[in-house]
Parts: sequence; C-alpha cells; structure tokens
Amino acid sequence: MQKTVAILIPCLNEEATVGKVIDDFRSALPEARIYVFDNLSTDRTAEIAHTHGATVLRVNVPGKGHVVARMMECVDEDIHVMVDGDDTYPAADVGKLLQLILDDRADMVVGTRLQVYSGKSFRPLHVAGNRLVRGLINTIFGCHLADIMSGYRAYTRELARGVPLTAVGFEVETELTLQTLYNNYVIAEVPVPYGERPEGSVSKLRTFRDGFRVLWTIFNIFRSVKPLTFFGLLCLLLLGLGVALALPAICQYVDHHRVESFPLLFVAVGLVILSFGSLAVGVLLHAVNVRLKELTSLVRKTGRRA
Ligand SMILES: Nc1nc2c(ncn2[C@@H]2O[C@H](COP(=O)(O)OP(=O)(O)OP(=O)(O)O)[C@@H](O)[C@H]2O)c(=O)[nH]1
Ligand SMILES: [Mg+2]
Repeated sequence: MQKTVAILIPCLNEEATVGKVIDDFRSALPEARIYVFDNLSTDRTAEIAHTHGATVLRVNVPGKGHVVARMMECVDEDIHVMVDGDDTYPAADVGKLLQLILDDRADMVVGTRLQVYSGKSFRPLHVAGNRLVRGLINTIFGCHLADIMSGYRAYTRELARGVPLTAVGFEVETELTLQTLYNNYVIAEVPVPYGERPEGSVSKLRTFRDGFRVLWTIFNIFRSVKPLTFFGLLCLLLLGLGVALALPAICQYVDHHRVESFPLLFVAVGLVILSFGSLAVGVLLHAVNVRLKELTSLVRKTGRRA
C-alpha cells in the first residue's frame, strides 16, 4: 500500500518565506499534504500559508517544543517530514530522506547541516555550539551523529507516537534525537546544503538562552536515562574529594597516632557517605528504568496488535 506523507512546517512570523517553502515542497512532493503549525504569529504567516494551499493549524501555547509535540500527536499520515519555515533547508532533497524510511532502513532520517553551509548560514558561535552539543551527545550516549539540532527530519508515525516530548522551545530537536535513541528507533543521516535566512526574515533563536536550555536538556536526559553512569560518576567524584580531604588526618594518624584536623575529617566522612548514597540512588533508578522499558515494550506490542 502507498504510504502517505505529511510536510509539517512550524512557523512563528515567517511571512517572508513560508509561501516559497510550501511551493517548493509541493513541487518536490505533489502528493504530500502540507501543514503549517502557526504559533501565535503576529504577521501574515497564516494567511499566506492558507493562500498557498497548506492546512493551517494554530497552536496557542508559545514555543517550538509545544508545536512539535502537537505535530507528533495529531498528524495521521504514515510519514512525517518536519522542516523549518525560514527557507533554509532544500525541498529538493526530501526524496533522499524519505527513501531510507520507505526502504525500512531507518525510523528517522535527519538532514544534517554541518557538512555543507555558507558563511552566513549560521550566526557567530552557532557552529561551535552545534559541535559542542554533538560532541557531548556522541560521548555520553555512545553514538556517531553528525547533527543533533537539525530542523529537517523525516520519521514514521509510529515513532511520532512512541517518543515522549516535554521541551518548550528550541531544545526540542535535542530531546527528540535523544528520546529516539533511548527508545531504540534507528536514526539515519543525509547531508543537505544549509541555506541562509533571506533578507527581511528574523531568527527566533536566542543564542545564550536557547543554548543553555539545550545543555540543561542534555544534563536532565543523561541523569534520567543513564542513572547508573550519572550517579556512578557523581559517586566517584564525591569519593575522590572525601579521600583527598581525609588524607591529612590519615597521615597524622599514621605518623603520630592521633588526629588534629577533626573538622576536615568530618567533612571527608560526610562526602564518603554521600558518595555511597549517590551510588545507591543510581542503582535504584537503573532498576526502575529497566522495569519501565519492559512496560514500554509491552505497551508497544499491544499497540501493534490492536
Ligand atoms: N510554531 C512555532 N514555530 C517556531 C517557534 N519558534 C520558532 N519557530 C519556527 O521554527 C523554525 C526554526 O526557527 P529559527 O528561528 O529559524 O531557528 P533556527 O533555524 O534554529 O536558527 P537560525 O539558524 O538562526 O535560523 C522556524 O520555522 C520558526 O518559524 C515557535 O514558538 N512556534
Ligand atoms: Mg532557521
């Protein structure tokens, strides 16, 4: 049976580009249904999208994260293609993204930007920020991804329904990538040329605020999906500190059979106790995670049978 495809365009004040993005995707994929998710735009985005034949859905809670979560729960086509409305991603490459899903070689295909881009595609610091996030995630989660925060990706409806999202803003792509990995879906990547926002259109990304949110998201997800590693590392850190602080007292005891620096020794003992507490939390949370994974797998099996 022919799979249906939906193009999903999140938009906040993109009147300068949304019409072209819709037209380009219609030429590239005439059979796809095009949705524009308008999030409280104050310009003519919704009107232009409607004129260009897109289905316009309004989301009244601000933030790209809320919009992506809504897309994932309410669009019924078999394959979803999410793309920014600022005309920076090439519609002509959509076939390459879809093919890997149609061939059953991936559940999500990401159009990666960090290979082909011009000097103005990224604002200052953004390439370094993207590389930092990529390095952190590849190291912590043991993967080899080229671009974590791309806004151009295709995925199956099953994946859309199967990954939980809680992000509010631009940290949503990071959360989506990590949840996809954690839930054992397969991610493939296709390099695509990344363009520049045209004159007159304005980025909604705030470098420091959104950068901090992305790092905070990585930290939180690391803690909750790999608790044994997270709290194990914390345990080693506290233990190391405790032993370092206890060393003078230990040396005094060895040399003179008495201890003079009691306050430091108390702090050291406190740190060692905390370090074991941290390990215990890690072991407990790991056990809870294992049971949750079993439960998720059962719910999925039941869902597939229904
Ligand atoms: N619906 C909705 N869309 C948003 C919101 N914030 C941003 N967007 C859209 O998300 C897409 C990406 O936003 P951009 O501002 O281009 O962010 P970016 O591509 O990460 O950053 P730049 O490289 O500066 O362009 C665009 O289509 C925006 O209109 C929001 O709150 N709601
Ligand atoms: Mg953009």
